[in-house]
Parts: sequence; C-alpha cells; structure tokens
Amino acid sequence: MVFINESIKEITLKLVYYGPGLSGKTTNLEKIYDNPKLGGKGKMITMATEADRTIFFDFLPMELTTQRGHKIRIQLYTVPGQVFYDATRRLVLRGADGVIFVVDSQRALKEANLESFQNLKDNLLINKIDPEKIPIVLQYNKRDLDDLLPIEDLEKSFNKEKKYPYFEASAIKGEGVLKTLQKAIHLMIENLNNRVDIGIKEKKEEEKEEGSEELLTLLKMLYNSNQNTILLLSSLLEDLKKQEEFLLSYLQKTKDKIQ
Ligand SMILES: Nc1nc2c(ncn2[C@@H]2O[C@H](COP(=O)(O)OP(=O)(O)O)[C@@H](O)[C@H]2O)c(=O)[nH]1
Ligand SMILES: [Mg+2]
Repeated sequence: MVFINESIKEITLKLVYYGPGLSGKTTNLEKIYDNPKLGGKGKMITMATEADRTIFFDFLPMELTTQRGHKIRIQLYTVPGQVFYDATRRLVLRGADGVIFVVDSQRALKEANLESFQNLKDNLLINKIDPEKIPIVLQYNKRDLDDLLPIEDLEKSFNKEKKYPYFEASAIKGEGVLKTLQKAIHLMIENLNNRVDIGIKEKKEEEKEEGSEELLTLLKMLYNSNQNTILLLSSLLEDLKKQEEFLLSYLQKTKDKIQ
C-alpha cells in the first residue's frame, strides 16, 4: 500500500522478496545491506533462530530522493520459504507495492519454485492485491552452480507470456542483485506515477500552516504501524504453534520407534 505524506513529500513503498526456502532471498538483502554504494539504508533486521536463518523474515529500510525532491522510503522484506510459514508470508505480503520472486535455478528445485510462485499469486489475491497489476520481477538465482535449468526452460515455466522482467543472478557473489532491485524500484515508481499525480496532490500553503492534516496523517501512520506489529506477532505465534505441533508429533514418532 503506497503511503504518501504530501506535506513532507514522502512516499513509502514496500518491496517483498518471495520464493521457496533457501533460494537466496536473505542473501539478496545482505548484499544490498553490505553495498557501500547504496546510501540511506537503515539497520537490517533478521528474525531467525540460530539454527535456521530462513525462519520468519528479514527487513531492511532504504531511502532515496527523487529529482523532484521527494523522499522515497523503500522497505525491503523477505518471506520465510518453508511451507509451515504461510501465515507469516501472507502478512509480510500485506500492502506490498512490488515483488521480487527469487527462483532457485537448480534443476531439482523446479517444483518447489513453481509451488512458491503459485503460493505468491494466491497470497496476493488473499491480500486483495491484483497479481496482474503489482510489479513482479523474476530473479533466476544461483547461476554459479552446476546442474541448472537453462534460462529458456525457466522462462517457459515462469514467464510464458513474457510479462515479467527477469535477471540472472548469483546473489552469493553479489551478481544481479542490484539490477533486480533497481528494476523493481523503477516499476513501483512507474506504477505510482501512473496512478497518483504527486504534483497535483500537493497541499496549498494555508493548509500547511494549520498542520491538523499532518497530525492526522502521523496518527494514522502510528496506528497502522501498531496494527501491523500486532498482526505480525499473532501470525508468528500461529506459525510457531504449527511448528510446535509438528515437533511434538515428530518426537512422539521417534519415541515410538525407539520403544
Ligand atoms: N551457490 C550459491 N549459493 C547461494 C546463492 N544465493 C544464496 N545461496 C546460498 O543458499 C543458502 C540459502 O540462502 P538464503 O539467502 O538464506 O535463502 P532464503 O531462504 O531464500 O532467504 C545459503 O547457504 C546461501 O549462501 C547463489 O547465488 N549461489
Ligand atoms: Mg531467508
């Protein structure tokens, strides 16, 4: 959901890295975080357990300034890939303005990629986001490995109608990471420009002086942020409960086997 605070010329865009577990989403964010050429970054937050860094999600805020002096805040998120964490995925996807779908190019992972791509479309619809309208950029990752699907095959599977721009990448080497990000940001801004005329929407001087609209906007922002935190925590709890149930049944099965 694009959030525009006209009075202080700020736009916030949410970009979500989606894809199956271990396809390289967190690695993309790490490379962006570590890139000294990219200014305006905040702290990267990774919600994970020590044993498995793909659990939960990562968050990295960035800031850009356009030629017209608009500040654009970009919030980068990754979703947890494992089947267990669908509630978290749905929630992270809420209000997204763009998606980078990170494909693991290894031959053996074709099905996992396709399943996750379908899951993305389902979860977009659940979040009332039109999969046909939201910018989606494909990243065919892990191109440094052996036994990969050729690009033509991947394109046939994910991009039959050539709807999405795609990039080959080796996130671990930092290759293709920035190109993918830049394209997604470009498409989100293009989408925004087509729908919302920022120039016309700017406030008149007298309204600016009153400041009441500004206060209302800030209060709304605060409220939305609290709501998001509450939803995020409850969805994490939901996923954790599922995980607990799984572990308990696994433990029971193992016990039964031993006895
Ligand atoms: N060879 C190779 N390994 C990668 C690449 N990108 C990520 N990985 C590795 O794949 C594993 C999973 O990556 P991660 O970013 O945590 O995946 P996520 O679950 O999608 O967040 C890690 O061991 C990464 O180092 C890549 O381009 N090439
Ligand atoms: Mg991850």
